[in-house]
Amino acid sequence: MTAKTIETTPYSDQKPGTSGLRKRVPVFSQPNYVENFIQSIFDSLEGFGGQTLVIGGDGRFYNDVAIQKAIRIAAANGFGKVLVGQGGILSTPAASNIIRHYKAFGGLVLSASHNPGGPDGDFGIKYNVSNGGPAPERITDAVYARTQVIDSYKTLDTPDIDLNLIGTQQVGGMVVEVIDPVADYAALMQSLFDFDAIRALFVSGFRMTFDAMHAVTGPYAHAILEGMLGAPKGTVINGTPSPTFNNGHPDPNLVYCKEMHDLLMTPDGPDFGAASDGDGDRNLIIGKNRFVTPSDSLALLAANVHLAPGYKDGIAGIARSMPTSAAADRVAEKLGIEMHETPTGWKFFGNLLDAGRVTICGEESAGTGSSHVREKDGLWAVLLWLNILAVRKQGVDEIVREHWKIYGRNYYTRHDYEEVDAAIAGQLVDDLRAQLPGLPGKTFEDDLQVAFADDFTYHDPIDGSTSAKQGIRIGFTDGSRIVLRLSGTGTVGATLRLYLERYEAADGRHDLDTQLALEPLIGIAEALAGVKSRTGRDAPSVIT
Ligand code: G16
Repeated sequence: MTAKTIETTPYSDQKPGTSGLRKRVPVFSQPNYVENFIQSIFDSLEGFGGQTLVIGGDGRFYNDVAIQKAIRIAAANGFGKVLVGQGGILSTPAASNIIRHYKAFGGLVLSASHNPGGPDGDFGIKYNVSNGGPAPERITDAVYARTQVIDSYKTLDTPDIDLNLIGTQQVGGMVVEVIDPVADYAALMQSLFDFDAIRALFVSGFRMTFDAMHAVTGPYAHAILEGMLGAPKGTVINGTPSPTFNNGHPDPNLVYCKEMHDLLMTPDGPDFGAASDGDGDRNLIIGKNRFVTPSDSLALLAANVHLAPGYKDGIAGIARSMPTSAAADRVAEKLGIEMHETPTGWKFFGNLLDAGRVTICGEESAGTGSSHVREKDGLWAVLLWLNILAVRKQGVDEIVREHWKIYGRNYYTRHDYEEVDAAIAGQLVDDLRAQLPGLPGKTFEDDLQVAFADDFTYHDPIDGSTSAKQGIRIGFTDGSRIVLRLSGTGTVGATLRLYLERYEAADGRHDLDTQLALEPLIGIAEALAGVKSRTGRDAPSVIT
């Protein structure tokens, strides 16, 4: 069957953000919108003729439509094979694993992560390279440049393939293999963690609740937690993926998982609560009477990861995104291993992981992962926590407190101002940037002296590339920090993220309310940037 060439015209708004192209479904549904973007990806790559492409998504509305289009375009462009998850489902970390395991050329990950789905919700397309990780900026820049001049795409006139039928089908000269989305991922998890110890933990009466948020991790969590690890049925809640996430917001934070959080704070509640997001790469960890911030979770996992068989020989280094708290830095220092600070975006960890310079990575945005794949991995983090709990035979709260006793506590919060007027948000950031040269040496609130103030620039130590303007940092001599940046994942207006951090030493006060502990910094941030006054908001949209 010969490929058809269809004429098209460019869309001006196809610039990939922090994690691929994310837009509302009505935007993606415009004529040739998906086709233009996918063809632009393929036009920016070389050497994929006859190779394998992985396609998977989080099951959200429009997933099936986009997958059928992607398969036809891949066939018409000369890919030899497509591996696609049954029902079009592959969690983002599972897709990364499939790319690596089957030595695919790359993959299309169809998701808008934690953003709501549905006919008026969000959709997204991200390209991952052969290491299983998101394409680096040099590729996403090339894709965007191509979208601006594209005048045709290639496709085939073929019927839809049956995404529910495991096995191979033919599309033109290309083979499409529909695979079990869970099996390879579950085997990988079993190779990393002490499943016998976790099974024994459940046998001992340990109670857990895992909220799959009607999103992609449901089938994975049912199979691994309730199937392989013997957790009682009902441990996994909201475990059937729904195209609209049951009209919910699949973001595992204290706003959207409030019910579970409140349950964990009651005497009769479970011992452990966890959740993952739309595409399965984020995680939320709550112990009895203890929410663990993602930044603390990264530090705790790094300090204890040697308790899991897959990491028994220790770790090479840790990387965190710049806005993530410095809690993990203290662990790296104690272990005498490398520590790296990268811009926001999992793609920046890829080179460090490939080079073996780091083993564990994490972000304040509820993402933690390791060298086992090249994406953050929600269930991996949950299983590592379970492995640690099983071996240490202590509760989450006790483990967290012991950690603070050794390393000190980094009080940390993020204030998000969503759907802000983009022009106001941009101006606000520019104005703060203009103040930076005058800030070092200045003292606020009697004792908070500015040590440095800059707009973060990252120099990749592996490929020498430079990424500038990655967020404004104001650091104080006591280790406190204020960070302000514009989100790269929102789909409406601009989202301003204000990150606040204060360090309390090992023998310090570790029981303060987080927002109260950070009040002085919140006040300084408002005085310098004026987020509330200039956006007309009296409070953040979300506090995490
Ligand atoms: C994506 C990226 C993360 C990033 C997060 C928030 O996560 O993969 O690296 O930290 O967005 O980015 P921003 O602050 O620019 O909105 P996900 O889970 O949305 O794919």
